[in-house]
Parts: sequence; C-alpha cells; structure tokens
Amino acid sequence: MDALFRARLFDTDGYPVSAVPFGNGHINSTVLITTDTNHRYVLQKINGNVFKDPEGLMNNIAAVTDHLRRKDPDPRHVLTLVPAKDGMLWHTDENGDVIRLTEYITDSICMDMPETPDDFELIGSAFGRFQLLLADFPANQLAETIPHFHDTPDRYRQLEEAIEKNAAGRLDEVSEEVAFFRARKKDTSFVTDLLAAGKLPLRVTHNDTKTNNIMLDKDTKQPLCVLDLDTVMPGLAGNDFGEAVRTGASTGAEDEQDLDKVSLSLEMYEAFARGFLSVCGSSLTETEKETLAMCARLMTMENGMRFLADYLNGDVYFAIHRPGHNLDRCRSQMKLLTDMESKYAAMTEIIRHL
Ligand code: GN1
Ligand code: MG
Repeated sequence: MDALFRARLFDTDGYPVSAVPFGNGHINSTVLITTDTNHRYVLQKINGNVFKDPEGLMNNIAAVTDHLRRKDPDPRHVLTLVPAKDGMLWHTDENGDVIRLTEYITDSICMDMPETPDDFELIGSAFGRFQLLLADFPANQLAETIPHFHDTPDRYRQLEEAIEKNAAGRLDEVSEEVAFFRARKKDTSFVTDLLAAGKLPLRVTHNDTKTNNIMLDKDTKQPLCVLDLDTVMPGLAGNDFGEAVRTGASTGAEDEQDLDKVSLSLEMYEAFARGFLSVCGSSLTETEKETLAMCARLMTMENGMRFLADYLNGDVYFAIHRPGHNLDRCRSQMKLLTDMESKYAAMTEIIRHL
C-alpha cells in the first residue's frame, strides 16, 4: 500500500511526511507514520484473507476501546482510532481492503519476549486487567472476527486437511511433525469439551495475548496499552493465559532454529501466573483455574499445528521472512510443548499454590 497516500486520508494533526514499517505482527501490514508536526500514528491494512468481516471487526474495536476509555481515559492506556476525513472510522481502498489509523502510544516499547520475571508479572497483571475491565462488556455485541479461532480440535482438522491436500508438495519433509501432532490428537478437545458441557464460561477475551501485543513505558517498562484487538471476542480466559505463557515463558523465540534454546521457564511461568491471577483470579471459577496450565499446552500445540498447516499450504497465512520459517516456528512449538508436558505437574502445582 502507498502508506503516506493512505495516511493523508485521515484526520491527522499535521501532514503525514514519513512512513516506515513497524512491529513484528504476522498478519496485518503495519507502518509508523510521522507528520510535519512530529505527531506519530500507526497505519494498518487489515489482512482481508484472515479477517473476512473487517467492518464487523472495526465496529468491535470501536466499541471495546470506548468501553475501556470510559474506565481509564489516559490516552496511553487505550488504543485511539483516528477517523478518516470523511468521518468514517476506517478507509476502504479500491481493492476493498480496510485501512485504519491509530494514535501511536508515546514513549513506549514492545518486547517480543519479556526480559525478566518482573516484566512478565506486570504483563500478566495487564492482561488480567484487560479481561477484568471487559467483564461487563455485552459479549453478544461483538462480531466473531475469526470463527473457531481457538477451537483446537478444528485446528487439528485443518491440519489434517492440509496434509491431505499437500498443496505445496512438502509433506515428505514433515513426517515427524505430522506424527507428533497425531500422537496428541486426544488432547485437543480438553477445554472445548468442558465448554460444550457448560463447565467453562465464555468471557470477552483478547485471544492473541502474545507479549508483543502490549506496549510498555520505555523507561519504567510498566504496561501501558493492550494492542491487536482484532480478535477480541467471546473466548476462554485460559486461552489468554496460555497464549501469553507460550510466547513469554519460553526461553527461546517463537521461530528459534536452535531447539536447545527452547524450553519452558517455570520462573517466568510463575511470574506471569502471579500477575494474571492477582488481578483476575478472584473472578475466575475453580474449573477455569484448573485448566490454566493445560491451556498453555493447548495454545502451544495449536500454534504448532497452525504453523505446520501453513507450511504445507505454501505459507499463505502467516507472514514469513525466510524459507522454512513456518516450519521453524512449528518445531520450536513442538519443543516447547514437549518441555511443558514434562513440567506439567509443576505447572499445575504453581497455579494451585498461587
Ligand atoms: C498472529 O498478529 P499477530 O502476529 O500478533 C496470529 C495469532 C498467532 C500468532 C503467532 C489473527 O498474531 O493467532 O498466535 O500470529 N493472529 C491471527 O505468532 O491469526
Ligand atoms: Mg501483534
């Protein structure tokens, strides 16, 4: 997209004069815009292959951010959409792609991985707070932006479909990976069965609680603002817990090629759990708390299966930055999951203890 040209369609403070790629997201394309008055904004093109109802998605974000702003009006604490000059909250370009502009959170950083347990405890409390602030948001007002997003059995089915199609002709290379997930098929329905049996409540959740989806103050590293609200929709509290643990409590990057570096840090896990539960623990049911550790395994397995399916499909979903990138991501999730399985007793004990 011609980012500067797009940014100029919005009601900015000053005239947009520079545009540089921004962030490490795998889905939307993101650009940092600066105007001649030195005001900064974030411009994003919503990936229409992934989000089939971008207008429903934008209405979700407008409603959710309004709700959050009523509870905490600090502009660094909640994402602010900048309207287009025609008064719309987004711009639809000639290809039908939806483009949005948000205020840049001043003096902030984001980390792909937390550096210390203290960082991660704070991030845990921020995601816990996010969930708590949305506890009274009417969930039926939210569009389901990606149906079956954390339906792990359905993710398994999609992997089998990708294996069957073998669209990119890569199946021969990945027999070990395929066997790994097939051996764990029975685990996939652990929480969806509880949900179907009415034993877990649906809440308004974030659903993509990667560490880099939160902005921190650049000096104090205090969490400021939760980003990437595209998947805010009804979901399970445990999945927000699990997805954060997957990214922040791993000792290696999501795409680490040296698998010796990838393991679960119980210290980081405990720090996150402490932060998360200190804020929203009292609002969770006993069953929800009992599923938290398993949700960390499930989110790791789910992402591993998604990366493998995308590799088989020819890298059509996640942005890749080198050949085999999705396979590297898949393998690091497999290593992390194996380590979580061996530490599962300790993981559940930590939750019980907290
Ligand atoms: C995507 O947009 P980003 O990079 O924060 C993905 C998540 C995956 C994650 C894996 C809408 O998140 O579900 O867990 O990549 N988002 C969507 O890194 O599919
Ligand atoms: Mg992101």
